Amino acid sequence: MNTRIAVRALAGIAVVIGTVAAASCTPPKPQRGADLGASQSIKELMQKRSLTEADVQAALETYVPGGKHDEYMIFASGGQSGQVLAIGVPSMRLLKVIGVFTPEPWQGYGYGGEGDKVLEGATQSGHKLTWADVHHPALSEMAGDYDGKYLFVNDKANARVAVIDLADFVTKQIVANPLIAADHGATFVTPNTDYVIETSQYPAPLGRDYAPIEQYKEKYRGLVTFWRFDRALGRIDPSKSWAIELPPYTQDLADAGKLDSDGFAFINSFNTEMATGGDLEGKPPIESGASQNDMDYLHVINWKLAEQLVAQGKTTTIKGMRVLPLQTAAESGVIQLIGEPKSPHGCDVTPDGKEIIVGGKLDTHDTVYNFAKIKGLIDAKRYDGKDAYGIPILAFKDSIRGQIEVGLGPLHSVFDDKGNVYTSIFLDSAVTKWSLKDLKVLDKIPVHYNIGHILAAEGDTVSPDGKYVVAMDKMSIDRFASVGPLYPQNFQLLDVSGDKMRMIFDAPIGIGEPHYAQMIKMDKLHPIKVYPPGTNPYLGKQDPNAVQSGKERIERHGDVVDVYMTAIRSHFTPDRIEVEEGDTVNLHITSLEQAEDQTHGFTVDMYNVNLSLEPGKHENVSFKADVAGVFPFYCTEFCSALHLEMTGYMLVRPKGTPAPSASALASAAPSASAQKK
Ligand code: CUK
Ligand code: CUA
Repeated sequence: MNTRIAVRALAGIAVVIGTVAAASCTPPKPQRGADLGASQSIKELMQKRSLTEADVQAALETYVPGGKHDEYMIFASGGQSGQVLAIGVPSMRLLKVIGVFTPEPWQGYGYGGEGDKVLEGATQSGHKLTWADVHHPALSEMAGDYDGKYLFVNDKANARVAVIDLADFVTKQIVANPLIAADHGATFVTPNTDYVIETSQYPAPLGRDYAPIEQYKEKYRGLVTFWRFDRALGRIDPSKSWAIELPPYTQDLADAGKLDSDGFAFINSFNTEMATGGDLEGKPPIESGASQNDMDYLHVINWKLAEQLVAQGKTTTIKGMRVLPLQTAAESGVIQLIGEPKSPHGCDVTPDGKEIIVGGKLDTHDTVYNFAKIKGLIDAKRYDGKDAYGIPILAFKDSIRGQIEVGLGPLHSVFDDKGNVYTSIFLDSAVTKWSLKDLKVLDKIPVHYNIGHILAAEGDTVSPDGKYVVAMDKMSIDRFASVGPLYPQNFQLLDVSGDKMRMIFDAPIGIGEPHYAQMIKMDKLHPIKVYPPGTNPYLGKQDPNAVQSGKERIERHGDVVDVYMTAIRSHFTPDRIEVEEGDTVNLHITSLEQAEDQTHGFTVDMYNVNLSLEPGKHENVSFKADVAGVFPFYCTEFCSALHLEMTGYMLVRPKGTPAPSASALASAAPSASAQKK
C-alpha cells in the first residue's frame, strides 16, 4: 500500500517526501524536536545505510527529483581545466562543462568548426594555448544585479579574458591582454557591465617586454585593464578599452564599487616590498622577501575619473592599448593607497557599496574599510604621505570602520540578505559568520578542508538572497572514496537560512581547482532551446553558407570542393563526397532539426574533426584532403534508432586518378551542380 508521508524536519519545516511503499503502514504521528517522525520503513532504511536524522534532513533539503529543477545555478571556475562548470543548487549536480579556453570535443569546440576561431583569437603573443588557469567568473550585471545574460572568466596564467553568452552557454570571445604577463584581479564587472576589469598579478615590463630584474622598480609595472563590454554585440571591444599603469606591487584580488562607491574599483596587493627573489644567489626567496612589511596596500581607483582622462587623451599607447601613465594617475587623484595588514587577500565590496572587506592570509582579522571615510580623505586631500611612485597614501586608521577577529587566515567574504558576512578561513578550515553592523562573530562552522573562496546565492549583487553559501575547499582528504593521489576539491553546501549554519552537501569536483564561482537564481537565466535555422552561434545570426533542405550540393572550383550538407534524423545529404588527393574540402553543414534536444554530431576519420550540431546550428569546416583513401564520416551523437546508419563516405582518390564516371557522381550527389563535372 502506498502512503504519502509528511516528514517533520528538524527546524520545524514540514517536508513532504514522495510516495513511499510501506508494507504495513501506520501513518506516523507528528513528533517534536529532533525526531523526523519517519515511518518505520524510512527508519529501517536509515539504519541499513547508517544515516543519522541530520543526514536524512540534509538529503531531503538537497534532493531534487528528476523533472524538478534546481533553484539556483552555480557558474564555477574549472581551474586548470580552462573550463566553466554549471552546477545546480541545492542538488549540486553538474549540469554542464562549458569549453572556454580548452577545446571541448562534445561541444565541437576546437575540433574543426567555427569555435576554432574563438580559440585562435586566444593566442598570447602568437602562441597557441590549449589550457588556462581560470580563477574568477563574473556574471553580467544591470544596476548591480545579475541579469543572467553573460559570464566572464579570466585566465591567470596567460592574462586572458573570455566572454560566455548565456543564451546558449557558448564561449564567444577570448581576448589576450597584450600588456601584462599574468592576471588575477579578474574578472569583475562594473555595476552595469560597462567594463570588465582585469588586473595584473606578477609585475613585468608593460607590453610583455624585457627588462633586467635589477631594473624591477624602474621598469616593472602592474596594470589594471578596463575592457569595454559592448552589450548589444555581446563582445568586448578592445578598441574602446584602456588601462591604468600601477606600481610594481603584486596586485591581487579586485572588486568594483557599487551604489555609494560606484565609479571606484578596489584592488589589494602584496609584495609592496618589491622582492625579486634570487635565492640561488643567496638572497631571500620571494616568499619571505614579500612578507617583511606589516602592511601592503589597498589600491583605491577612481575609474570614472580615469575614463575622463582617457577620453581627454592623457594616455600613452602600448601595443595598441591606451594606458594612463602611473604619474598622471597618481597626480590626478585616480589612484590612492591605504595600508592593508598581513599578506592581504580577498577584496569584497558590501552589497550596499559602503564598505570593503579585506582578509589576510597571515592575519586573524577581517578589516572593514569605509568608503565614506575614504572619500572624505580623498576629497580633503588628507594624505598620510606618498609612496615611492608619488601615489597618495591615506591613513589606515582613518579609512577603516573596524576590524573583527574571525579566525586564522581569512580570505574571502560573501553576504546574505540579513546584513551578515561569511568569511572563508583558510588555515582554520572554517566559515565564520559575522554581523557587518556590529562586527560581531555569530557562528563558525568547520569545513573539509582548507577553504579558499566562498560564494553565496546572488552574493555579489546589491541584493544577496541568503539561503545558500558554498565553501570551496581545496582539500577533501577523508570525504570521498580514494581516486589516487590527486584528490577532488570539495564544494560544501551550507544552509544559512537559520541562525546556525548547517552543512548539507559535499560535492566532489574532479576537474581542476575551481577558485571562485557565482550563484544566480535559476529564473534569471533564459537560454534558448534550439537555434533558429542555419544559425552560426559565433556570428549570432544565420550563416551565409547555411543550407536549406533540397539545396544540398557539391561545388568544385579548381582544387577547392565546397560541400553544402544537411543533417537530419538519420542521414547526411550528401552522404558521399568524392575528392582528389590535395583538394581543399570545405564542409558547410546545417542541422535541419528544430526539435528540442535533437543533436547530431559529425566526425570524419583522421582529420581531428568533431562537431556538435544542435538543432538549427550551422558549422563550417575546412581541411586539405592530403591523404588518399576512404574516410567514413558519421554522426557522433546517439540521435535516433538509426543513428549508426547516419554515416557516409569521403573518398579521396589518389592524385591524377581519373574522376569516377558521371553516373557514379550522380549517385554521390544528385544535384545539378555536382553533375556538371
Ligand atoms: S584566489 Cu583562489 S583562493 Cu585566485 Cu581568488 Cu583566493
Ligand atoms: Cu545523428 Cu546520430
